[in-house]
Amino acid sequence: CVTGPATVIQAVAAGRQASDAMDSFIMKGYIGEHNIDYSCSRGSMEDLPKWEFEEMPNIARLAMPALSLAERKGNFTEVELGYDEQTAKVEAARCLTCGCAERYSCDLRKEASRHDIEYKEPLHDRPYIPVVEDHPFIVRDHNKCISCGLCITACSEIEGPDVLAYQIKQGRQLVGTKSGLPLAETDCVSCGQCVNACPCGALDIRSEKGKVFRAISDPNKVVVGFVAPAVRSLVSSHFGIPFDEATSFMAGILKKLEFDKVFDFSFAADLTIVEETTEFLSRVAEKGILPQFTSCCPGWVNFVERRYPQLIPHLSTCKSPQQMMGATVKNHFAKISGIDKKDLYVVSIVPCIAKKYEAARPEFASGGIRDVDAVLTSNEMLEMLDLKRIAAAEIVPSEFDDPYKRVSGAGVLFGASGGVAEASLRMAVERITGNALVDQLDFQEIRGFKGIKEATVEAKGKKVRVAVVSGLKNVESIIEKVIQGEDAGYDLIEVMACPGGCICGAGHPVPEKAGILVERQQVLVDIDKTSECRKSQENSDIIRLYAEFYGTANSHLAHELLHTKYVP
Ligand code: HC1
Ligand code: SF4
Repeated sequence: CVTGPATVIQAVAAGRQASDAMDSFIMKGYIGEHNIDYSCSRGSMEDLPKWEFEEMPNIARLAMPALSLAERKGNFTEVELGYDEQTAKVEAARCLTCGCAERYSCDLRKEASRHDIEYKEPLHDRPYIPVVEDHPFIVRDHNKCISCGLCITACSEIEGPDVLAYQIKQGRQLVGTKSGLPLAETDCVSCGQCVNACPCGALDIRSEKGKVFRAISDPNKVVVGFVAPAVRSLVSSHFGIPFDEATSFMAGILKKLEFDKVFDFSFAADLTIVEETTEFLSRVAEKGILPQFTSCCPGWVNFVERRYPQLIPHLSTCKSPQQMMGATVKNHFAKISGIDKKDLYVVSIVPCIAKKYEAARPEFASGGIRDVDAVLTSNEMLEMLDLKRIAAAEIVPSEFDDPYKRVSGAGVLFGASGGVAEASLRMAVERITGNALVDQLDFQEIRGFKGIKEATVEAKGKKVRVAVVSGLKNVESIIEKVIQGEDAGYDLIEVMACPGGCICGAGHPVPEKAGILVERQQVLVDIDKTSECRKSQENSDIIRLYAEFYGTANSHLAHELLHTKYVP
């Protein structure tokens, strides 16, 4: 036990001499005027201090700049520390040990090393600026910002909402919001592309790894992990795995991380297609509100609710696959496995930051129990492997679990722009003509990276006009027409916030060279092409789920659990 004021280094040194069998970690103290009272209990994880560290308030992280991973492996029961803000600030500026998420891949550091630039004590210390925490999942640390403007460009030119701008405050050029409002109150869609663009960790996401590790080590929780369609594209490139082994390798990763049950939520993408296409065909038959926009991308839904609420009647009422999967696990799986839903801990693994925001929405927590308890990005999943020192060679390819084991190629295609519309067309054309689609399953014209793609499909004399848009700035011209009541020329419109779809999500590692996104897309296309089942409506686990639980598509129960209402 370490008591009394001590520098962090002294505290850690003393902590190392403490017993190995300690079961909690308490940090109390102060930095400047900031009080720190942080504690956590030890799970079974050897590396607990490291991953708990990721969850500490930022100011507490600043207090621990010297704790390299090796140093943090010491066991301590109680550390009381006093650390003056001046020292914390200087240590943070050193950056080598500042503990920020970029520490292993900071572009600024790489550039500095390339030019043999070394850190020297500054002649003038810039005043410390408190970290801005005005968004539930994105934090801005101006002390690290180099005013490069890449986040502003990502928001305006890559994604489209255009809510960030430079501000001059106390003689310094900082990044703030255009309106001056907290980020969460602007039209920010939580896509995270600004975080991805930041070269030096001044923008960071709030990690949920600590929560997930804690749940995994809790013997009273059954932890379910399910993984999004686009994650296998990353697994393939990151580990050099051929496309046809990527899915089982991904299941192996989750089992190695000790999830109790692992599902592929391409299954829920299939469920979405059945629900959403049924809704679309009803709107057509009943001369309802058209065009229908897809609703599976949470960044896009945020954009509609915040900037174009007039468009809400055009949005499909379907929840996203993530939320459909969460609701199905917490209700159907809980029922058939006899587990109380409060003992289930459901974790989604996705290439997206906006999905963290989506899962935390109050409307997806009926009775205060969230359908999805935590959301990890693909980056966080890789970091968890690192933290547990799991090498690729130790991962044993595995199968996903029943009762949602089977997925269609159409569900996997969701991960790239055009995939949702293509999967929907494979069902809509069949339902309109009454004949099985056999040869013409590929809709090439809506694949790829163009901002707006179109297809017109003829079925029994009826035309289905489809548009596929990725990158929110590309959808504005279509929205304007729809709002003015003009025929925009389409019946069904897929929108994905990130250019190219989820394969370019901000939760994936930043592509290091041109061509990576094309490779990621190709993995999904190849998986679809070689899948036994290529249509969502033919997935036998989906058919069984309707037979034993939901009844029919768009049934009363399906509406209760799989559909939502939007908040203008
Ligand atoms: Fe996506 Fe989706 S495809 S939104 O891009 O509809 O993140 O992969 O998970 O929910 O399925 C992301 C991907 C994802 C949903 C699905
Ligand atoms: Fe802009 Fe997306 Fe960043 Fe929000 S999360 S500020 S919308 S780039």
